[in-house]
Amino acid sequence: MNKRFFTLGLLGASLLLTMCRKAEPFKDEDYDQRLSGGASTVFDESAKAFTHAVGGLSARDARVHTLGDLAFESAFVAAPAPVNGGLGPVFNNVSCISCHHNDGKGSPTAGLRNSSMLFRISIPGQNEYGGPMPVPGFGTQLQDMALLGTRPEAKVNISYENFAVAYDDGEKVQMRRPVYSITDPYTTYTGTAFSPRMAPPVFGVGLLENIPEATLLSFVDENDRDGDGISGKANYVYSPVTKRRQIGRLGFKSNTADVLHQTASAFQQDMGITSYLLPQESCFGQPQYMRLSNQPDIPDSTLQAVAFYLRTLAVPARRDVADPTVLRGQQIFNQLNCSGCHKPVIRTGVHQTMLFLSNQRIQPFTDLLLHDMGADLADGFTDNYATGSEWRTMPLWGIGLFERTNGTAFYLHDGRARSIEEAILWHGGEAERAKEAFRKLPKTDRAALLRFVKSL
Ligand code: HEC
Ligand code: HEC
Ligand SMILES: [Ca+2]
Ligand SMILES: [Ca+2]
Ligand SMILES: [Ca+2]
Repeated sequence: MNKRFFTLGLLGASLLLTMCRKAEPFKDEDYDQRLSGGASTVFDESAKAFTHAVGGLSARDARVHTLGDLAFESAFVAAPAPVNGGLGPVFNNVSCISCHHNDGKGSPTAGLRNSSMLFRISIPGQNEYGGPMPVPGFGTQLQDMALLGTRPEAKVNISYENFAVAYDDGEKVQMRRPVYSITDPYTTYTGTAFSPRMAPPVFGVGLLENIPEATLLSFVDENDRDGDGISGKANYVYSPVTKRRQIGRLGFKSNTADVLHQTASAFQQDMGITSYLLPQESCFGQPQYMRLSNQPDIPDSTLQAVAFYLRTLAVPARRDVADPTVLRGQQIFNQLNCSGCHKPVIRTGVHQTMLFLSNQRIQPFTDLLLHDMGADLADGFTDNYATGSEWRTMPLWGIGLFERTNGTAFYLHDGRARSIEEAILWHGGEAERAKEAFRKLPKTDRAALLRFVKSL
């Protein structure tokens, strides 16, 4: 019998059954496994896969999305300028898109036009909101670029030490460990913690923002009562939007609670562009820049449009979901308990105005919680409740498309991994068990797991 008709027949039969019995929710296998972003998932596997608006926006909403898109892609310049002024005086890059390539990831370079790294810094202690303690004269982020006539806060050099890790069957994987050095500080540098970060993708953040807090809290298992070696805890961070501490969702340590704050702080810290939400220049109070005014560099509407643009960026569909190797890989992913952190399926909450965010079944492959990932990935940078070895579970949706959207793909918070294999082999701490189980897999099962991850 034709396979498709057979499945349809089965579906029909089970529908009939459910109609006769009392209403039950569909089994998860009955959902279309390609729809990672719910109903507004887009089907595009090209380099532009992450750049699409969700379907069905009203004419007005589509216009705001386009305005936000333009601001996201614009290279800002020094004030005074007729458009897109206000860059700097210190910054990490001149536009959002120059770090988030094609709305996706960046690459691990510093000090160049297309470099997509920023560097969080601190000294011991906590600020008044429980966040990281600024380094005197430098703040909590090191800006390695500056306008003509001002000095970058410092320069950062990246080099790598190579080593190899062996699978149980003897096959080896080449790995590289990054080494950073800070040179040419504009004044004495006393920072103690240094956290290099490479730009992550920006699609789907509206959906992540709309996951109910209770759902995230249901994943928390701080004392590991179920004994699977995985704890997971929530971060709570101050939001200038709501003026209170909220559960963190964005950033590599879940260090930001909402998309609007993330947008404002990207403008302010990464580009030196102030807004009504964060009206102080990033270098405020530093000896070099005392003279600057604190007038917002961009209008409120621009900030709002960019946040709206991010919230309305669609998630790309999975590929090869019925391929037997992919299905085998999915089984292994669950057996190894990768799914203990990378949650395959989550339901978003109700959203009053943005229906494409409301009550969606999504496949983000993250729990948005903090996990101790071991000494090898630790940066020693504490951020609210996140310790120096804790990281937010990286979402895996779209991961199989990075090679196309970025040309060369890099993985983990600082882009040290050049392949998905390397990224897994860096896992430690709460993920040590899963990593070791992966290292011991027969070659064909390893390949199947990687095929599955690439289908996301
Ligand atoms: C210098 C490179 C750089 C620039 C410029 C930059 N970003 Fe980012 N972006 C990053 C990095 C690195 C992170 C992770 C930050 C962290 O962990 O705190 C990030 C995180 C984000 C996130 C959160 C994604 C997630 O899933 O956690 C969003 C959204 C975002 N940026 C939007 C923007 C917008 C909008 C702009 C322009 C106003 C911008 N970025 C400019 C590097 C950059
Ligand atoms: C204890 C929680 C946990 C478990 C278990 C876990 N991961 Fe992760 N995973 C993370 C965290 C946290 C990161 C981000 C680490 C970083 O950036 O330094 C990550 C990152 C990744 C990345 C890199 C993503 C990217 O875009 O850079 C891949 C791939 C990945 N995990 C796959 C797996 C696989 C496959 C397994 C099972 C063998 C697994 N993970 C098990 C927490 C976990
Ligand atoms: Ca400015
Ligand atoms: Ca700074
Ligand atoms: Ca547990």
